[in-house]
Amino acid sequence: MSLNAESTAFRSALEVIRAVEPRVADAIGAELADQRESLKLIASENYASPATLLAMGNWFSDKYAEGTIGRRFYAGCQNVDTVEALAAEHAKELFGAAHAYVQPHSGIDANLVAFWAILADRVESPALKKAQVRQVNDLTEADWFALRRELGNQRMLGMSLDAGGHLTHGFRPNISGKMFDQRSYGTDPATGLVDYDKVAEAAREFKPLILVAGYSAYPRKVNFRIMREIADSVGATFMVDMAHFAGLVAGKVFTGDFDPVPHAHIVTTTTHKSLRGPRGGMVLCGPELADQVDRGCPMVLGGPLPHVMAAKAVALAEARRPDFADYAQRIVDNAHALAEGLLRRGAKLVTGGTDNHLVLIDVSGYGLTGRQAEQALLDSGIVTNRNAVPQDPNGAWYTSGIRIGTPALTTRGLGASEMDTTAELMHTVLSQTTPGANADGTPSKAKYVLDPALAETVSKQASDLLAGFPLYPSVDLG
Ligand code: DSN
Repeated sequence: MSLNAESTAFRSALEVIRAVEPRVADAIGAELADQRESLKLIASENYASPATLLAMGNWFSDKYAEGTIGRRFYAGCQNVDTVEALAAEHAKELFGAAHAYVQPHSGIDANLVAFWAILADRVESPALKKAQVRQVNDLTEADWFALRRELGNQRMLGMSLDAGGHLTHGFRPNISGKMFDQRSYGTDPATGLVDYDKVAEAAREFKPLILVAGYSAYPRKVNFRIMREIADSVGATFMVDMAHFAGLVAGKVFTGDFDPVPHAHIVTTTTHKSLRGPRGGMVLCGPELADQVDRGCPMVLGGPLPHVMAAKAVALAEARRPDFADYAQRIVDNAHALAEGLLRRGAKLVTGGTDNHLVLIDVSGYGLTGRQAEQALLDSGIVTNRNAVPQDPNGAWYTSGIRIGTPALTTRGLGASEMDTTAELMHTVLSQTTPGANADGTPSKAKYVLDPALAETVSKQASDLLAGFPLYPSVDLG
């Protein structure tokens, strides 16, 4: 494909949009310009390929296809069947899974599909059996009461939020925390690492129906073989949410005990983080859960997004290429280099480093809250997000941490030397930001003081750093 094809495609698309609502076309163009200019360190973001982006802008968006291949609730789904089957096939090949369900619209949706599949598989509930899609009309009022009673108080054991676990693993603000009686395992206070003996102890005491592994802010690998043994020892279904590190599994950086697919009963993921696909989710499982998983729509999902499934098929095909393995390894190498650069300059890192794609800086070492640090870095052209650290005294809103990750900058081509420069820029900002005060003189957890001239200098340095690594070099919007 010539480079011009991509520029032509995006230019033409914007021209067509501009003729209807120019402000939307302008916002799309501005988003590309902003992304090109910012040092993006958000661990959960990436840059999808032009082919993946283009696969989403088409007529598939107009098609309803509730159900799944072979049992649709709408006619005329033959082309949707084609892309759904392609995406599932690529996913199965890439991850070595027996079954792939590629409809979930997000990670939360993928987890909901998995939870319902596990409940349907594990809980002896005549009401639930009736609630399955084909019999839903037969449900009486009494059945619905029975359903709530039979499914209530099922137990889930997952990683605690402040240790790096995810909201959807049973925490109150999410539906999973209302569906399940939840308990958490944390990390060792001295090392910050998962203590498998403690997980086993918690599992023995709590006897969960589901043991969940997976994280969004834990900077280390998890041994899924050991976690499966723990699940088996208490008869739990073992679920792994690999949303953050799916790209590292796909790229064979996480293998053996660290590859969740051979060890878990069911694996969920998003497709847009380190996997570098379109925004969306996916579920992988063995044959025993496949039928229940395929009932995800309409059990918990709205109509599938065929245009996104088309893009998933494209991105998964890209991830099967040999250069994706190289990309995945560079993500981890860059995270190491970034962590080393920060440590060398005196930053305090949760667990003292990283062996995946992310680094969690404990910014209390700089006398700041996460909120202050996040904003000061943003003023300086560095995009990160605040995140709780284990036993965080500042809670989940202000936090004491800054989470950073390398998937996006690695896609742009930055390497170890640029990671060291990035560490220098971050350290400069963080060490020269001081906490601010409220109008009444009391200390603020949000306000901060940073010399605007310093912020401008760092922004310029960040922009100079990025200039050598153009984002979407093949796309010229003119
Ligand atoms: N929002 C994603 C993240 O940033 O980790 C996961 O929910």
